[in-house]
Amino acid sequence: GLSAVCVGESMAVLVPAALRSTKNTGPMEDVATFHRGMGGAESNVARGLVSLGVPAAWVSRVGDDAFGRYVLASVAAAGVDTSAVAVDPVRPTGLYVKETAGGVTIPRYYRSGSAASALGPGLLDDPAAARLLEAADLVHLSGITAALSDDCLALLDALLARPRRGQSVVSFDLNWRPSLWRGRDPGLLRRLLLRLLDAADIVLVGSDEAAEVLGTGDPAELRELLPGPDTIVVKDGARAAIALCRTAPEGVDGVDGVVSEPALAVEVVEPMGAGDAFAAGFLAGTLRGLGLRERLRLGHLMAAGTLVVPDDHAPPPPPGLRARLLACSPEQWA
Ligand code: KDG
Repeated sequence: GLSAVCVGESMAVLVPAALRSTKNTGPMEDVATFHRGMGGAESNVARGLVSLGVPAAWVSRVGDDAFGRYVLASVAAAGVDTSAVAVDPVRPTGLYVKETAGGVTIPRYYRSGSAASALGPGLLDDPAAARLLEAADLVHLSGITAALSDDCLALLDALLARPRRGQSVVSFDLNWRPSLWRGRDPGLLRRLLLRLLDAADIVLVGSDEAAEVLGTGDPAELRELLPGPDTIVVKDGARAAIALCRTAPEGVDGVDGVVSEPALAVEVVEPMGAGDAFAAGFLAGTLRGLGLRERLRLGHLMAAGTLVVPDDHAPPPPPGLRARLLACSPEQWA
């Protein structure tokens, strides 16, 4: 079947233990007990893809330390190919702490100088990574990597510049993480992120984050700012997601196919990872050749699963239920 490669940093994560029973964990200073978990936008997507039956690899770098071994084992146990993950002899695995108050999470990162920040364009010459990239039908990247180091940014540029083989595509999730970009000039940052997004084939953004960093979250304006990608998906938080797709059969008279699909209403426990889950659903649907509406629905289904748990990833709904939800009428759906 069609396969994917996701490139980017993963970290150990510490989640306040009380988040399993309450949304208000109180000031972080008073949180004494944490659960260990793992996060990382691109490995979250890889896990999501595998859970939907799409073979996926995660390509990255971890430290030669306990968190690195844990992260690697956890991703591998999910069925993701980790054969091209390098172990850095010196730099540590990144870590982040979920600081959360009333349903809003602020990730507190301990990742500068991490093993993954030493990723760079040399990755393309690494035999294990090159083999996976060569075989991939989809390469998934995110804006987080651009913030990690100059070498990481150069790696993104190199991956986006690779000639596409046949039908293979590159997807790019904006994944705006303001705390990783502190002190950067907003105008330069906007141009940098627009350049990266425009070089991809499939772009995923949240309307809020796009408004904040790109200057607009409006789908039609984003389409104008980003003439390059075939498909742009704009997620409007809990409300809906819109896909604008040039080559979709839904397109009329050569105009973009535009489909909007409402999100599922769920009781949110902790939102981190929902965007990655959405990406996994949408991209799995893309590789399966589903229509735009089904691709958006699969995104929403996967996102809903992650919204209702404190972790950054969650198992998908069982296949039978998934198939029923994808096939139901608009009235039944939401
Ligand atoms: O999208 C969720 C990710 O943001 C989370 O798992 C951690 O990769 C991460 C990051 O850099 O914030």
